[in-house]
Amino acid sequence: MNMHTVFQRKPLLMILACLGISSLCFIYTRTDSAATFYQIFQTSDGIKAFWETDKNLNDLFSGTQKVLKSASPFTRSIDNSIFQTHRDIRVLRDETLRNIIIDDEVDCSKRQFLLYKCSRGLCGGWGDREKGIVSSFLLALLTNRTFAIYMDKPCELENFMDPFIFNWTKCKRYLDTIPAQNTTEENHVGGNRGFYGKISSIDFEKLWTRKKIVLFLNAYVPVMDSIKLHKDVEKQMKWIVNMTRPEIVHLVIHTLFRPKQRLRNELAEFIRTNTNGRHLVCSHIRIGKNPSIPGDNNLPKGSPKEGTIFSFLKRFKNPRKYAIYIATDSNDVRQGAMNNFKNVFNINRTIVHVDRFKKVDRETDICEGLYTVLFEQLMLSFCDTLLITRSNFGTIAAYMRGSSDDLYLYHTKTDKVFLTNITNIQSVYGFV
Ligand SMILES: Nc1nc2c(ncn2[C@@H]2O[C@H](COP(=O)(O)OP(=O)(O)O)[C@@H](O)[C@H]2O)c(=O)[nH]1
Ligand SMILES: [Mg+2]
Repeated sequence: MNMHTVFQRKPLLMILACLGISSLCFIYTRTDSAATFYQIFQTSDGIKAFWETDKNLNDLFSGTQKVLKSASPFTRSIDNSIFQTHRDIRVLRDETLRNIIIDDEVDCSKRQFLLYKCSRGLCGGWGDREKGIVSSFLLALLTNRTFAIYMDKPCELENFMDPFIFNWTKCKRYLDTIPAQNTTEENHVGGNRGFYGKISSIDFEKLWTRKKIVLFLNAYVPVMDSIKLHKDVEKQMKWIVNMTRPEIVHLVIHTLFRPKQRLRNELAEFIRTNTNGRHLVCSHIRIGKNPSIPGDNNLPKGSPKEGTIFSFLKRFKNPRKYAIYIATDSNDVRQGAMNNFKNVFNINRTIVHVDRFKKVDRETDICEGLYTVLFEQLMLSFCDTLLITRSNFGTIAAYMRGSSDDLYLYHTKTDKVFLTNITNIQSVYGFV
C-alpha cells in the first residue's frame, strides 16, 4: 500500500516529502491540540480519502488529481489515528461525476439542473433530508443534470457543511436568476408519492423539459431500486447497478459532504479527550415525541425501551477498556445513561428536532440544534461499536460508518438487541 498521510496539526512544523504518486507522500504539521483527523491512503486499487482539518482540498489534491481520475469507480479510505479501529470512507471518483460537474461558474448557464430543496413546509428531520438528497443526486446523475442543494430550514446547511467531491453550491447564484417559467417544482414529501414507484419507466427527457427541476423528496429505497432498472442507467451511472443500498448511501453522502472546520475540529477533540484510546461504544436511542422534542409524533412502530439497551451495554461497563456515548432525542434517556454508567460521556447541548421545532425567540439556538444533530450523527459514524434503534438518522449514521463490524440493532417489536450485517438494517426496519 502506498500511503499519502496527512496529519494536520498546529502550530507548524511542516515536513513535506512528496515522492510522487507511487511512493510515499507525507505532510506533517504539528500542534499541541489534537487536530489530527484523517489520513489519506492510496492503495494499488485506487485512491483514498481524506477530509483533513484545515487545508484547502484543492491544494491537497492538486498532486493526486491524476490518481483520482484513473482510480476505480469510487475512491476509498480513511484511517483515523484517534480511533481504535480502521476507518474507511469511500467517495465517488470525479470521473463518475463527469457529466454533471461544472468546472467554472461561467459554464452554469449551459447546464440543466436538479435541486433538492428544503425551505418552508415539512421536509422531515435530517435523516429524511439525507434520503431526499441522496435520491435527488442520483436522479440528477441519471438525467444528466447538475445537482444543487437548497436547505435553509432551520438555517443554511452551508453553516456547517461544505461540498466535498461534488460541489453542489457552484451554480447557486446563477440558479437564483432562472425565472419561474423555466422551473418545475415537484413535491413528493406530502402527496404524490406514486412518483417513486414509477421512476424506472419514466422518460425523463419528456417529463423534465425545463432548465430547473426542484424536488422535495424524503424517500430513497424505491428511488435507488428503480434507478437500477431504468433504461438510461447503463449509459449514465453503470457503477450503481451491482451496488448495495448501504454502499450507495455511503458513497453519495461522503461524496457530497465534508463537515466544516468547526465541526471537524470539535468532533476530533471531543472524541480524543473522552475516549483517550479506549474502545468507543455508541448507541442511538430514538424515542419520538417526548419533552425534549414535543413537536414530533409518536413513532409508528413504537419507542425502544432504553432499559433493554442499557442492560445490553452493561458488558461494556469497564471504564478502563470502554467509553460509552449515547446519542438520543430525549434528555431523559441521556440522563438515564449517566445514571447507569460511570463511563458514559455526553455533549451538553440542546436537542432540537430540525423540522418540528416550536417557534422560539432565538433563531440561533435552533440553528445550533442543527449543528448538534450533524455532530451527533458524525459521532455515531465513528464508533467502534454501534447500536441503533429504528430511525433514519441512526441508520444513515451506520451507512456513513460503512461497516458491519460490531453493528447491533434494537428491534422494537421483540425488545431485543442483536448483532447484524449492515445490509440487514433495511429489512429489519423497513424504511422507504
Ligand atoms: N441532537 C440529536 N437530535 C436527534 C437525535 N435523534 C433524533 N434527533 C432529532 O430528531 C430528528 C429525527 O428525524 P430524522 O432525522 O428524520 O430521523 P427519524 O425520524 O428517526 O427517521 C432528527 O433530525 C433530529 O432533529 C439525536 O440522537 N441527537
Ligand atoms: Mg423523520
